[in-house]
Amino acid sequence: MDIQWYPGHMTKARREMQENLKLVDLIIELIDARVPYSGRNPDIQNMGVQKSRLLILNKADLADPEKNAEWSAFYRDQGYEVLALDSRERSIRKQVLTRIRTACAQKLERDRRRGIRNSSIRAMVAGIPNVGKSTFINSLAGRASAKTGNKPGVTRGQQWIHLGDGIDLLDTPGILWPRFDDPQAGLRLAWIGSVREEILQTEELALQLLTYLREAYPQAVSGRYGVDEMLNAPEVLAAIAAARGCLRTGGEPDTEKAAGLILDEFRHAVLGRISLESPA
Ligand SMILES: Nc1nc2c(ncn2[C@@H]2O[C@H](COP(=O)(O)OP(=O)(O)OP(=O)(O)O)[C@@H](O)[C@H]2O)c(=O)[nH]1
Ligand SMILES: [Mg+2]
Repeated sequence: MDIQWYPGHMTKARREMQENLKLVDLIIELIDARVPYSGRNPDIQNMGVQKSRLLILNKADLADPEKNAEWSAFYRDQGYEVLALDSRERSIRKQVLTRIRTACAQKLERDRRRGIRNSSIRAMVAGIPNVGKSTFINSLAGRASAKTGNKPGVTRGQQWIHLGDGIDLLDTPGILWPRFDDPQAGLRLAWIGSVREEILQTEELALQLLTYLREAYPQAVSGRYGVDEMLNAPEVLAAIAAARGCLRTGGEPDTEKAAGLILDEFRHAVLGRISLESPA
C-alpha cells in the first residue's frame, strides 16, 4: 500500500513557517514517541538549523517506556535537549519552561550582557499532523487557546500564544513532506493517525498492523482479543470480528468494522504501550 498525503494547505503552511523563522529564537519540534524516526519531518529538521532546538517525544504515555528511554538517549547523544511527555498534563509547564531556557541559554546570556532586563523568548512549535502541538501549547498556557482534535489537520493557520514569564509560542499546522520514500514510514504515520483517514484503506492498514504486532508485541493482540497467537493476520481479523460481534446483515464477519476497532484501540494504547521503532 503506497500512502502519500501532501495537500496544498501543507505547502502553504511550510512556506509561512519559513517566513516566520526570522522571528523565533527556538524551534520546539514535537515528535510522536511511537515513531521517533519516521515521524521526524525532514523539512522541519532542515528548518532553521542554526536555531536552538528542543525535541519533545510526545504521547510518551502511549509508547513503550523502554523505547522512550532509548530514544531520549539517542537524541541527547546527538546534542539535542530532549523531553518525553504526555502533553495533556498541565503539570508539564515547569519542566518545559526550564528546558526552553536551557535551550536558549546563549541568547539569554547575550541579552543580559547587553543590559536587556526583560529578555523574551519566541519559539515555533512544529511537527507532523496530530502529534499534539496545540495540546502542548494549551497545557503550557494553562488555558484552551489553540483548537485541538483527534484527527490530523485541525490547526490551519499560525497563531501566537503568550505563556507569560517572557515566553511566546507560535502554534503551526501539522505538516508532512512531499514523498515518503520508505513505504513503512507512510504506514506507521497512518497507524498513529497522522494521515487523513479518508485516503486510507482501513482493512489493509489493520492487517499490516496485525502483522507488525504479531512479530513485535505478540501478547498485545492475544491478550486483548483472546485470539490464538499462531493465526495469521486475516484469520486474526476475522476472529476479532466474530468475537466482537462485528457482523454484516447476512451474518458474515464485518472485517472492515473490526479493522476500524483495532486501529482505534491501538491509537489509544488499549492494546498496551507500543512503539513502532527502535534506535537500533
Ligand atoms: N495520549 C496522549 N494524547 C495526546 C497527547 N498530546 C496530545 N494528545 C491528543 O492528540 C490529539 C491531537 O492533539 P492536537 O493538539 O490537536 O494535535 P496537533 O499536533 O495540534 O494537530 P494538527 O493541528 O492537526 O497538526 C488530541 O486528541 C489530543 O488530546 C499526549 O501526550 N498523550
Ligand atoms: Mg494543532
